[in-house]
Amino acid sequence: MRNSVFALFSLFGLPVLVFSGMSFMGHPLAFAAPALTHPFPLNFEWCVATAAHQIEGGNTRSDWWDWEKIPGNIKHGDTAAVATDSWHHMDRDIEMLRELHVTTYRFSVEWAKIEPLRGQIDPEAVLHYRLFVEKLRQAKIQPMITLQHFTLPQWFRALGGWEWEGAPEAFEAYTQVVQRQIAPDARYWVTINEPMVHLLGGYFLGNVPPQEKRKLKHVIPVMVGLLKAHARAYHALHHEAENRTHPLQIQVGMANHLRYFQAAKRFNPLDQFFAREFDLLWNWALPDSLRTGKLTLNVPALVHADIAISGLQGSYDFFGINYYTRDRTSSSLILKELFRSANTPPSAEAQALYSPENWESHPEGLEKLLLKTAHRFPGTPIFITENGIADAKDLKRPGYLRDHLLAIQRVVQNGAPVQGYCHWSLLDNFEWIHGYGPKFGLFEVNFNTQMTTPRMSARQFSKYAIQNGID
Ligand code: GCO
Repeated sequence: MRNSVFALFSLFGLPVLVFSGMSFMGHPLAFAAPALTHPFPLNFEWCVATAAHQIEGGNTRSDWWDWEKIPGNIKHGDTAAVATDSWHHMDRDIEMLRELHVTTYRFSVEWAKIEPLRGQIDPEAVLHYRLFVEKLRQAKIQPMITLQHFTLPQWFRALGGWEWEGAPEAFEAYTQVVQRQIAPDARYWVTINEPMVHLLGGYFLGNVPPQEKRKLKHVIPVMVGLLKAHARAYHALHHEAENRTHPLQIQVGMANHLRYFQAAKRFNPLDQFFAREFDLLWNWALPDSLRTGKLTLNVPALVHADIAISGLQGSYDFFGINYYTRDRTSSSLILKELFRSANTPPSAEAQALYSPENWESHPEGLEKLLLKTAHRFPGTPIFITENGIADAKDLKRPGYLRDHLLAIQRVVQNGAPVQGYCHWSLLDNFEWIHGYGPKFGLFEVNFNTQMTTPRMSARQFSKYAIQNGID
């Protein structure tokens, strides 16, 4: 899905100082406990993330189901028909989460399964997710529930998707079903995953459903509908949690895909210009609208908008960041892409740059973005909702994991309120338009047997989680 950055081209507490071996009696680490040089705050959430469509299989009522079978849409003709078959492997997944010693699991529930036809809730799907949440509770793992992670029910698409005037109400009703019937005690909620990737991929690049190539200004009505839906869900979740017999404090946010844009040539003013504009449009325009209550877009010569959305202002309790890599904005490449005809695919150079296997590890980018977020959203808790690398052999992941956690630790020491870290991903899975090629899992999956094996970095992750820090 990272391909979506072509959009941009085409646009033109208290530290735990001492490791307590006592609590880990019986665990091999109890005997090898070094002093932590990089402790994390107490109550820091150690988390891994997945998304329903990428792991469950059988998502027959979703907009991706038919679309992904069309030759050419997904690399190698892969589909998510089975994926990691997590729908039938709940216990396997819970066992892996236990092995990792996560405190939180970020996963998504599938609207298309819960409400396969408009207004008809499938009791079996509801029961399935309820059972899963119960199993998490027994394993003492908090759920962080994503309500929408790229896929949508077919009926909702047919009515116009986020642009349909009934969208906010329908999303609110679905949210209420999830909260009331599946996870009334959940404290962490993500309304929408990577809204910019979802919208620009679907309506600007046209490389994912509904596969439309619009001018940027014609994507705005979709953004507005999505933001209205987010706001409705945000308030519904709070209303429900606060009006129970025993009110519950919950945190609701979005997972924003942030990229660190840097001029490819440091002193090239045009490269710098693109880095600045992309940062504003891709990283901040949408999150800022939750702070101000207005969607404000200003891309020179392309789009200008200033739209107030009711209920939007302040509709976040944490700021979710999905961070993977840096973007070096090269004006020559951007201009080349800008002037290619709409139907020619992106150049080989651009494609190579954006295939997940080639993403560069750049932890300083995360550090910079965290500081920027803390500055732009003062006092708002931050959650790293995704961070990871495609690395089948697990050669780069150990360094990637450690370096990104160290970057987080540095900003925490400077006072940024980072509350938790979710690694993408628990296990190898269906990587959208890239199919099963990129391997993001801490656990390796044998897709013939659905057996999973921990990679070295899984051991490393669990060690950090147990220690609540890095040695
Ligand atoms: C996204 C999604 C995930 C991806 C992950 C790796 O960012 O596209 O949130 O579904 O699988 O980011 O690309």
